[in-house]
Amino acid sequence: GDAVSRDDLRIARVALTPVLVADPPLLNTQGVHQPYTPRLIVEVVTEEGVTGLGETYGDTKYLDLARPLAALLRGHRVDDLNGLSRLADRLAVDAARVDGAVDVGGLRGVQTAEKLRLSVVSAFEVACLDALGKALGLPVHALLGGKVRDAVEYSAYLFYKWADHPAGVAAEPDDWGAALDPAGIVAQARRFTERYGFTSFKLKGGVFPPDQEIAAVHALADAFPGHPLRLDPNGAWSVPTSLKVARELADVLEYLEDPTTGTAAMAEVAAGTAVPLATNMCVTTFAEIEEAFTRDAVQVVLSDHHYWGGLRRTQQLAAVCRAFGVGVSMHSNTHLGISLAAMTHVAATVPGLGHACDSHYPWQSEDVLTARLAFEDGAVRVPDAPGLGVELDRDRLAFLHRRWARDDGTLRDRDDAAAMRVAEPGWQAPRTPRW
Ligand code: GKR
Ligand code: MG
Repeated sequence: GDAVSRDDLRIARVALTPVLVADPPLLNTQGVHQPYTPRLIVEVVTEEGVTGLGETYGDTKYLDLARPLAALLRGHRVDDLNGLSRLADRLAVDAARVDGAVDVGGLRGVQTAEKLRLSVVSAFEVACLDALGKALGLPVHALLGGKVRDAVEYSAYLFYKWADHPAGVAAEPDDWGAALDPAGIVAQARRFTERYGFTSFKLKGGVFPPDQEIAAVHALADAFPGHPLRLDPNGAWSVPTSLKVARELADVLEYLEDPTTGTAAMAEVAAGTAVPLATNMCVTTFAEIEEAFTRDAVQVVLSDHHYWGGLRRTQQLAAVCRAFGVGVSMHSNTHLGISLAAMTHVAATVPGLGHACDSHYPWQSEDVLTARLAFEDGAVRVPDAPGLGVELDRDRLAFLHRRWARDDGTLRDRDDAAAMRVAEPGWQAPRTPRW
């Protein structure tokens, strides 16, 4: 075929479409998921007319950065990813959004300008890679150096959940039912295995007193003997509580995820147990790696290409982890199929991915794609079609965007504590480890 001219790779247009996607009432230590969660869909269109897709968080603070970045991109080439990062570095971040001015949710720490920029630029990086792949006829994994596996394994992401969102709240129904005790969690896990074939399980904890969550993990171990199990309370426990949980679950856990908050406390827990500790909270930037690794605070880092700044930076993180003998896998947040495709492409290129990745995708009944990605035997086949290998459904995108446009602002910024207050007035997310 004809060689692609580098001028054809220039960006002619960028479209940003915020959407609200249905989310079931999943419980975590910060509250409960809202009935609809904001996401941002990014499209970059080249001079040649090729469209690349990306996806990231859709809250206002991300939109506020995505808009000026989109404006800077006209004429930029989709193959110039380092140049994309340099453009993003120039984005001014509203001081009211960062450096402790905004609390992103108690145990979650503070938001920095760098983290905000990276979470935005990641969607543009993915969109550029998708466009470049389509222009060249190559899958994104090939642009990242090539896949080292044909399928990427995911874990069943179990949540305590109510049957429905609180009465009077507009929401989409779901068919998962309630899960509020060990039997409910085991039943949910069975559904996950029947529907998707998952073989490893992660339970989101930090919701009930630790003894109840320990009982739920034991119930899972009895129901699925020998299967990898994880428990993640998002930092809700003190060091002594974390050590107690680790002791009681030592025989059945693959790893304990973010039992407590902060590198120093994680290091103390790690020193007192042989159970590996994983994190997506205490190592979230390159700057946090040195202290965490030299203190042996974490044994597995769960990357998230959204806030790590994209697929190439995820590969860089994996290389640093490898150098230190620290495991690597992937964590997720409420997301759609564009993000699942991006996660799958990058995960396919990471050598030594020793743990199944997390995905919220089964919880999302809605998507912006013409065809949903499928889990088979708990894994997603790595797409070999050009780009990400997914196609936008414009009607669905418009429908979910209209929902966002009609919202009075209450759902445009995810707030799990506010959603919880609808059911329990006065409820506050914990600011220090709760148990
Ligand atoms: O969606 O409730 C949730 C999760 O708790 C999510 O917010 C976390 O970022 O899945 C995540 C985790 O592993 O910590
Ligand atoms: Mg986690």
